[in-house]
Amino acid sequence: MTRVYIALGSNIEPRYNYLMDAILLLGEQETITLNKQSSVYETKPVGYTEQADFLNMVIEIDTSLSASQLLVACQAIEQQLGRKREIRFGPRTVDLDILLYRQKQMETKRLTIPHPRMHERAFVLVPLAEIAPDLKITGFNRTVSEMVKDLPAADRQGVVKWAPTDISD
Ligand code: GSY
Repeated sequence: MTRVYIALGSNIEPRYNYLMDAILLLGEQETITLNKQSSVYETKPVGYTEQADFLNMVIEIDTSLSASQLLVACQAIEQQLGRKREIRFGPRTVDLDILLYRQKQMETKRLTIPHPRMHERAFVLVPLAEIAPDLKITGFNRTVSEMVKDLPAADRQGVVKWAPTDISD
């Protein structure tokens, strides 16, 4: 079994349902055991900023799948939950990004591990620090919680813990 961290994001309603459905679908697979999930955070869009705020979170799983097989499984769940790749970096029902696969480093046409932008994204580092504060990202000599402290204050302030207010949200 391999320890893996996956980031989830959604900015099309019902955002929270998309995140929870994706976790259920991952956890249903015999090859995946869900260990931990972070809180849900509401986050300001990064990159293409003319879009709605996201809900983001990170989960820790153990899996017997290879990194490439796990990518296929994540993409199948994105498809099942209605993800359409219309605008690059644009709105999405649900996005599943493999962040870390044990200490593995790999780069193929379809998958780069560690995720190439995770170390600079507050919407990834803040939830990751909640469930794995002492983890070190392969290639970096600092823990995730140290990396959060080093983020610009404005980036950290754009990531706020969120909870559903009613059952239909
Ligand atoms: O790669 C993730 C998609 N994405 C996000 C996201 O999940 N959250 C925030 N806050 N901004 C984002 N920009 C992109 S692209």
